[in-house]
Amino acid sequence: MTREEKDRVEYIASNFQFEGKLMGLIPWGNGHINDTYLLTYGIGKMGYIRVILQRMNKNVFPHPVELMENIVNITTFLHKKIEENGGDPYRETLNVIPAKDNMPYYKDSDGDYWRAFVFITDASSYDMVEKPEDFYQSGLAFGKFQCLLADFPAEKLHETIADFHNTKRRLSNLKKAVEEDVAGRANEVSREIQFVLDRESDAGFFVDLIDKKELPIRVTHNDTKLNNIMIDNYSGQGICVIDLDTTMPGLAAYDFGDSIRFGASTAKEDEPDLSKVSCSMELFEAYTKGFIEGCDGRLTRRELELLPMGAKMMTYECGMRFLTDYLQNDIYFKTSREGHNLDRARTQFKLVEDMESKWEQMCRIVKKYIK
Ligand code: ADP
Ligand code: GN1
Ligand code: MG
Repeated sequence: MTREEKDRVEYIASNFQFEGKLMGLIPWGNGHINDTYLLTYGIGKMGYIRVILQRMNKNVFPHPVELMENIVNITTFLHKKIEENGGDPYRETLNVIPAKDNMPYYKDSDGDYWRAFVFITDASSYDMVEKPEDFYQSGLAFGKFQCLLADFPAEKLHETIADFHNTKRRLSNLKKAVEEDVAGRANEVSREIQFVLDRESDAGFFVDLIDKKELPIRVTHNDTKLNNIMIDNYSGQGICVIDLDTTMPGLAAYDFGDSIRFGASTAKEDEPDLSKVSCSMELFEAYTKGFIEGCDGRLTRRELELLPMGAKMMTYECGMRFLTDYLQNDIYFKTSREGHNLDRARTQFKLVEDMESKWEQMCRIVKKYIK
C-alpha cells in the first residue's frame, strides 16, 4: 500500500465512530469488487479491536445510499433474530459502524462511498475448499441465511444491480461487447464466444420460468461464493454470511448454483491450467446436503429439482461475465495480471462442460436429499 493510500484511508477512518488509537491498517481479503481494509485500534488498557473499512465500488453500485439502506435493514433484522435465538449477533451477522454524522456511510471528496463493519473475530474466509466438511458447513449457513430471511419484507429491498442474474441479458451484453470489440480482443477468443453461443438456448431458462411465475421469488444473497462466508476457526462452522451487496429478490437456484461454481471446483477460479479444473461430485454432494438441510424444508420440489440447473446456469453466466469484461478491457472485476478475466472465463466454461458430462450424477445426488 502506498503512503498516499494509507493517509487517505486514515483520513476516511477519522470520519467514522471508531474509538481508541489507530495501530494498524492493511488491505484485506480477496474480493473482486470493493476495496477492503483491516484497521486495528488500541483502546487504552482494554487491548485491540479490529474493524473492516470498505470503499464501495462506484462503477458497480450506482446507488450506494439505497444499497446501504438494504444492508442496514437486513443486518438489523438478522441481529434481532440471532439475539432472540441466543446466538452472538456480533459474529453471526455483519454490523454496520456508522460515520460520525450517524449515517451508515461516509462520502469522500472524490464522490466515493465508504462503510465500516464490526470485524468477525476468530473466523476465516477461503478461496478454495480445504475439506468437504467446510463446504457442507457453508451450504448449511447459506441455506439458513435464506431461511432466516424468509419473513423479511422483500418489498423493502432495492434492486442494487438491475438484472443481476438475468442470464439472457448477460448474453446480450456479451454479444454487444463482441460487436463493439473496444479492446480488439474478440478474434483471440472466438472459441470461448462460440462456446457461449452453442448454449444460447439455455440462457432464458430461469428468466422464462420467472416470467411465467412458476418459481417462488425469495430473498436471496446472489453472490454465495465461499469467500463470502466466515468459517469459525475452532468449530469449523459457517458462522456469518457476509458481502450483502446483492441480497435482493431472487431464486434459491441462484444461491445454490453460485456456491457450486466456485466451491465445488477442484481448482481456483483463475487457474490457468485447465487440466486441473473440474466439478468435484464429492464437494457437490457435501454442499447439496448442507444447503437442503439449511433451507429446512422450505424449498418446493420443483425448486429442489432445479438445483443442478442453477449450478450450470450460474457457472455459464459467470463465464459470460468474465468474458464480457475481458472484451471490454477489464472494467468491472479487479484483475492483477494480463488475461486474468480470460483465465477466469475459461475455468467457468471448463466447469460447464464438466457438469454437462456429470449431469445424471448431479441430478441423482440432489434427488437423494429430497425427502
Ligand atoms: P467484495 O465485494 O470485494 O468481495 P467483501 O465484502 O466480500 O468484498 O470483503 C472482502 C473480504 O474481506 C471477504 O472475503 C472477507 O475475507 C473479508 N471481510 C469482509 N467483511 C468482513 C468482516 N466483517 N469481518 C471479517 N472479515 C471480513
Ligand atoms: C464478484 O464481490 P465478490 O468478489 O464476492 C461478483 C460476483 C461474481 C464473483 C466472481 C457484485 O463477487 O457476482 O460471481 O465476483 N460480485 C458482483 O468471482 O458483481
Ligand atoms: Mg466478496
